Amino acid sequence: MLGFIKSGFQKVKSALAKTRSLLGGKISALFSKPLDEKTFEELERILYEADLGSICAGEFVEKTKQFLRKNPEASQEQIVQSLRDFALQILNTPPKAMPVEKKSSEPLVILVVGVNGSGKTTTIAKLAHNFQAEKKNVLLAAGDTFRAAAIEQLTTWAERLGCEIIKSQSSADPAAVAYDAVSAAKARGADVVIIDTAGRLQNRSELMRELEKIRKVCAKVVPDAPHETLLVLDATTGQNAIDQANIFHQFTPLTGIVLTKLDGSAKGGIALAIYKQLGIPVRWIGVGEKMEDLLPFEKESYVNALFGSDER
Ligand SMILES: Nc1nc2c(ncn2[C@@H]2O[C@H](COP(=O)(O)OP(=O)(O)OP(=O)(O)O)[C@@H](O)[C@H]2O)c(=O)[nH]1
Ligand SMILES: [Mg+2]
Repeated sequence: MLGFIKSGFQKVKSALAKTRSLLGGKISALFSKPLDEKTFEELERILYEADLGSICAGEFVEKTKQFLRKNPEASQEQIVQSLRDFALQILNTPPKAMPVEKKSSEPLVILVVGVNGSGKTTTIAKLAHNFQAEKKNVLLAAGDTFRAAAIEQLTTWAERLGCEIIKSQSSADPAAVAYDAVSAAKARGADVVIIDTAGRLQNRSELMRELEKIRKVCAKVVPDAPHETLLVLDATTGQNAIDQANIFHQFTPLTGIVLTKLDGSAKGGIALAIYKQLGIPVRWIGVGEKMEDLLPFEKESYVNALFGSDER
């Protein structure tokens, strides 16, 4: 168990290696020089570049100033530690979005949404793999009926995973596929049904409203469904991710975020920025293209990986 946690942390650490070298290293270097008015401007810039966003970056700067007023003799390591503490303080505030609890006899229904190419379909395969590891019976719904290739992609994953898939012809109504899938899951006693959806830009309101229809048909079969609505965000998107989260949340109440492509991105700070601004927790992080490359978001590991620490 400990080994698993440790290897999970190693993965997060290497996934956030770029952000980490940017943040921990640069902040230490910054405070190794004598402080002047430029120091805090520079700190704000470093934080902004790691995608903490202007609101979050500004608050971190204020907190650091306060910390240094109280602890003028603080070492670089203590300053970085104060930033870590503040990051954890943000992540430890109660979330504003939570999954709906499901009744024990019913399947857990998860709706997966996001803009084009963010990693929805791959994340669904990874989630299914995780549930299977818990001996859960998973059913996939090919709700991206926009392109035939999208249905094929999910079918290939279903075959690889050995789980059932409910699909229809391309251009069919995605709500109808969702309805069939949730009904099938209920009838067959499946534990989890995960619904794929077509990528959609958050500013296309007619497409955003389609999500509402999908939600409604799920609830016709299982009253509280979907229990989870996960927004898949590409970590390399930058600050537009906040806009995406905000607008998707207005159209379809989100219960959590999956932050993908953290491998190779220097932008790990977006999880903090989103939580600070919207209170929607990151539940999972994607660190590669394989089905094993999904890790539960763990606050301490994340903060340590982000600001650089060898401890858990
Ligand atoms: N490196 C990396 N690549 C990822 C990750 N997640 C997804 N990808 C890749 O991103 C690309 C798009 O992933 P999809 O899962 O097809 O994205 P999607 O959101 O379903 O895309 P559309 O259905 O076209 O909207 C694929 O090449 C995936 O392998 C990740 O965590 N890390
Ligand atoms: Mg897809």
